Amino acid sequence: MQLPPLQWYPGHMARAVKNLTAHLQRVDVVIEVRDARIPHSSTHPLLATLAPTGVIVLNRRDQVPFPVGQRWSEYLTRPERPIILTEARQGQGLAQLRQSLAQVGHGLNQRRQRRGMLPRAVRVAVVGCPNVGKSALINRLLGRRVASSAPKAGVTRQCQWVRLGGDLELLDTPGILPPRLEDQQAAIYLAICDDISEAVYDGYLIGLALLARLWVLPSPAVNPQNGLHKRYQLAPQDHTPEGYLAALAEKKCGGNLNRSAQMVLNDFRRGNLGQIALELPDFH
Ligand SMILES: Nc1nc2c(ncn2[C@@H]2O[C@H](COP(=O)(O)OP(=O)(O)OP(=O)(O)O)[C@@H](O)[C@H]2O)c(=O)[nH]1
Ligand SMILES: [Mg+2]
Repeated sequence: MQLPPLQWYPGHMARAVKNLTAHLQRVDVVIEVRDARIPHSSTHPLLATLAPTGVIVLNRRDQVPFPVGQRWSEYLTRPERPIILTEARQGQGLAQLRQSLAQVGHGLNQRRQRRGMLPRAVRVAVVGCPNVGKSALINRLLGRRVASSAPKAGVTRQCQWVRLGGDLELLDTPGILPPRLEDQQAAIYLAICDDISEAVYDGYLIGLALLARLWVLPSPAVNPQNGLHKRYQLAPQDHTPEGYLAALAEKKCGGNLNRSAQMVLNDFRRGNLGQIALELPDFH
């Protein structure tokens, strides 16, 4: 399917990248938050050079089948880079994350003590693509709502330090994307997951891209108890993706294809179609 190129680089993002570069000089550890539904496409290519990652968090683990999260975790893990699966709204996986950060803090303060310096809080930057759950994660780590968090891309507009007790200082950062999204397949997945502003793409085409992906995903990526059939009482096997959107439009949206595409996108994003991993480590 041929889509017009997807790019999204608003002014606040360009400023954030500049700001982040300055902030990162005084950061001890970087948490790169990715979306567990698309751990590959939500990898920011700049971050590897901008900030040597300390921990990768695969957030939204509730939105993918459990075994898929585990497979990604095994696939991505390196001795120097733990992978932690989280659900930032409920706080699942956070004990493990806190433990990792406490370890960094311990090492840091041992080194400071050896040099005759007073202990200080460990400084942690939370970075990643828009809407992956960075602010929600910070709120959960702090146990109170200090960072605004909402279901659309581009909520956090500025880098903001917040302090947790005496042990931890967290930097909330705006979601960033590269100025040019070279990998357009990744851009489409980011759009499907609501990680790119709706203003810059055609909802029908992105909804169709979601269905096209669902049509080819192997069973471990999709939790079979749920899905389209259960949600809309319309069996996918009888249709092509285009045909399905048309049939759904007839059934539920007065024949309006844009509305049926938007309905499927909204239901996917809210988890109403069940747990769906759009990417698997060994399936492209
Ligand atoms: N289902 C689910 N939803 C989550 C999870 N974490 C965050 N969310 C929701 O996802 C939406 C985006 O979360 P934010 O914390 O605003 O994301 P962000 O990365 O700070 O976004 P920007 O500031 O726009 O870059 C919010 O509605 C959260 O409630 C999760 O683990 N599971
Ligand atoms: Mg945010």
